[in-house]
Amino acid sequence: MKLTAVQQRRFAHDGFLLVDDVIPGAELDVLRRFLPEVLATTDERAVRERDGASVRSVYGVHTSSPPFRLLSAHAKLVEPARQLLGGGVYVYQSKLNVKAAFDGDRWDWHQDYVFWRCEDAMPSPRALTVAVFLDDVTEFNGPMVFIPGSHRTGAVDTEVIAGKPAGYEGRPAWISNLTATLKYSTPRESVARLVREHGIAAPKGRAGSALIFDANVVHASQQNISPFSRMLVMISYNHSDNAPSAHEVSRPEFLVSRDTTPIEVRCSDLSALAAEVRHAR
Ligand code: 6CS
Ligand code: FE
Repeated sequence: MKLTAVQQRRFAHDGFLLVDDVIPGAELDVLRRFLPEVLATTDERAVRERDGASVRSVYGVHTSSPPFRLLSAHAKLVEPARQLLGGGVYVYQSKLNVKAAFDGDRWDWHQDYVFWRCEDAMPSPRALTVAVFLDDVTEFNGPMVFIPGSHRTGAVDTEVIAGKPAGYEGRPAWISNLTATLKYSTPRESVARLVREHGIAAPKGRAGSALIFDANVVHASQQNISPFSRMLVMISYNHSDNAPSAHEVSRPEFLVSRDTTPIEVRCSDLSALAAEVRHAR
């Protein structure tokens, strides 16, 4: 899937782009078949909500789960990432964000690149994330919210909260990069000023849509008070010339890939591989 010139211009202007119907139902079904296994993850790749019960995110799905590994090398994700980042890309990070029905908690306002610069020494914001909707995203189940154009202001002020959020005392320091209360967040006065200048948007769409967003666009999401989950699988791609120096990366591999080889497209239709994916388990 190549993005049109209009789509590329819209991404450059807004810092995000919603593309409808990227992954068809038959391919979504292959991914969904593996969700129970991913959600049953018990190692430190799984992050729970503050309630200690519902799953918030599972990281590293592009290496741990066959269909998500193929999805991360899917032409419909890799080709737009190459177009928008201008060359070879590799998977920097992947995660399943669950935003569970009734219990899915918020994500504070933030810029992803702040985490990747401060925690991993990523040289520049030449990175983006492709979020594939595994559920319909509506106004009810905690859609992602963006400030259009905020990526063009570079690094916005950042508020730093030291220490670990309540309920995560036993987890490693990097847990505060992944919880409802984030280590690095955009202060309210900056959010209010940016929204006055640029507005605010909550892209919604059917399952199978792809929401692509820039490493520097300011974004957040609210708690999910609806009976509908809002599951997204998020693949973050980094330009292969923008990899952090190996000696500066300390977070675990499931948060920061060490394999910076430009990714090859290995899949154009997950459903055609359903049988292979089943046996690949
Ligand atoms: O720290 C990280 O890598 C993750 N944290 C946030 C809030 N967004 C980017 C990334 O998924
Ligand atoms: Fe983020």
